[in-house]
Amino acid sequence: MKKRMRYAAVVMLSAAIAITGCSNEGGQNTEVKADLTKLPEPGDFSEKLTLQLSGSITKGKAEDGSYVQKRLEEQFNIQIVNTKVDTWNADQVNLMVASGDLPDTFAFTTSGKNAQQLYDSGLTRTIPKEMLEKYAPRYMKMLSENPPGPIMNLKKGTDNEYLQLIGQYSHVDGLAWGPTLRLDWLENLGIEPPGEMKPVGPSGGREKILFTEGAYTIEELEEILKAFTFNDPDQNGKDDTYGLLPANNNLNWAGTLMGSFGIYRGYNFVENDKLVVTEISQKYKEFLKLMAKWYDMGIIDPEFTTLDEKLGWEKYKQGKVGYYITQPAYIAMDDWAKGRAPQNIVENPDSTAKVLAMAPEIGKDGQQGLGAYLPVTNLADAFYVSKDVTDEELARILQIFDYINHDDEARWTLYGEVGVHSKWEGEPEKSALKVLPEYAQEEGNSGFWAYNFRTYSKERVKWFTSEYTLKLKDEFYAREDIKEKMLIRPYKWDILNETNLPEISKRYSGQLNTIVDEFRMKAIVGEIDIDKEWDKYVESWMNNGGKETLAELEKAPKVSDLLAE
Ligand SMILES: [Ca+2]
Repeated sequence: MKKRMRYAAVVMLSAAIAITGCSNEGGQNTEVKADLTKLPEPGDFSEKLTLQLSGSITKGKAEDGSYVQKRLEEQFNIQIVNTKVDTWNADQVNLMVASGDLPDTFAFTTSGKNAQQLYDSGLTRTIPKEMLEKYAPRYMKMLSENPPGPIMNLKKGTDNEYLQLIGQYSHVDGLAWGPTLRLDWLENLGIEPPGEMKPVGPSGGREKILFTEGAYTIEELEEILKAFTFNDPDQNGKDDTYGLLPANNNLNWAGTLMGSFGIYRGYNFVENDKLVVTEISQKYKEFLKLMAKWYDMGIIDPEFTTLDEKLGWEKYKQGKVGYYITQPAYIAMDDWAKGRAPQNIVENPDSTAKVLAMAPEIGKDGQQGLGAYLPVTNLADAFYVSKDVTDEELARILQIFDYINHDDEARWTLYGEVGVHSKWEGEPEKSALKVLPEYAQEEGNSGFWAYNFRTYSKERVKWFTSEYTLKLKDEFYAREDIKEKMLIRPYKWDILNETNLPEISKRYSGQLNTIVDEFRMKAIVGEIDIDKEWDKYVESWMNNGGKETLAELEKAPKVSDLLAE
């Protein structure tokens, strides 16, 4: 089988060179044009093709002759060769890359190589824009609706050849996190909620989680955290609660607190006419000073230096912490979020705890928000076509890709037929789909997800998101005016791969992160005087690769320009 494919590839190669030019030679372009007149029209599948396919979910568990495989083979007149490799396993992927024996399509979850490197290593081919327009029109429409999608991932020096296809990440649209407070504690202390409240859902614990679009100012929040620490908010007569519990392994806990200063970790902006990254900015310094003040006041749980995010959830569950950050799906109590704070406090049916989710706290300049999950646009990930794939094979592959990933009629490639292979979790068409236990969720006997890419339109997000999460996002977290007002984006970003930032980051990010993490920890717990040590800290950051990072970042385009494309 394999041999026959290789032979076919060799035979086709001369033709391919004539058609596309020798695509891997030299960077200077090339004026490549696929000769579309020699290829079948869209929908013409008269020639039977053999394709070795894989996708984002491929873990080598696809069984030959699965439901999805058979249907796709019939619909597109193809014979599918399944990829029996775990593409989530770094060792297996590296072995496959080193051998050069790659499936015709792949989207490795684990891979040390980016699009340019895979292409330069002779492992992938480019994908002509003309072919995408003809054979994957839905994909191209999606790109054009998500600027700067059409100019991302172009081969250097060309405007009509893509190094990879990209995924639509509608599932990360909007504010990924928002703050919550213990509502029963607020009530015990006689503190008014900041706006009108309604429950997230009618039952299952959701009735004990309320949501309001209102927000406290950062000064009001400080007073609340103080009362949560010193005024026995749980009324057990013991001094056993804290306002805020940070985590020692990431900055999720600080998302909207930093947002009230208008900043987000890892992003950049202009301050005093100079391009700065968040971590050396005056605004960040002010944020650190506030956290140091709160620590000094005693409203931050000092145990946080030894607790990562997961251990923090445990401590929250014991009822010792009043403020916690949440994703919409957590408070909607989606299955996968079980055990996570703050929903874990109401999971027990006997729990009398109540949680109030609210809009991000408001900073002193009226700033309110959170960094966008993806810096520029909701496009991410990579889907590749192997070097040996001919134009004729590519034409077929693109039609399959466009259908299974961008035509909602192809829902059966992920969930089969509703009523046969899967069922609605709640209300039909309004809740998530659940695959029935006799069928494999992915690959296996069903073949679900076996050839699909990790790309989700807004419609497709509904297939795996609970109705309560969708409602929260529609009504607040991903509402257009909320996104407009509250999403923080960097000033510049190298989304078109025009700078040397990946190389610089590889060289310096380790030591820069160490400098930043150490300073933040010491600053918050009062081990250092932030004002006194600040200049030395910035200087150290600059001298350890920061200068190079900023100089390269200057060359990147402005995000506002990219979004206006
Ligand atoms: Ca107490």
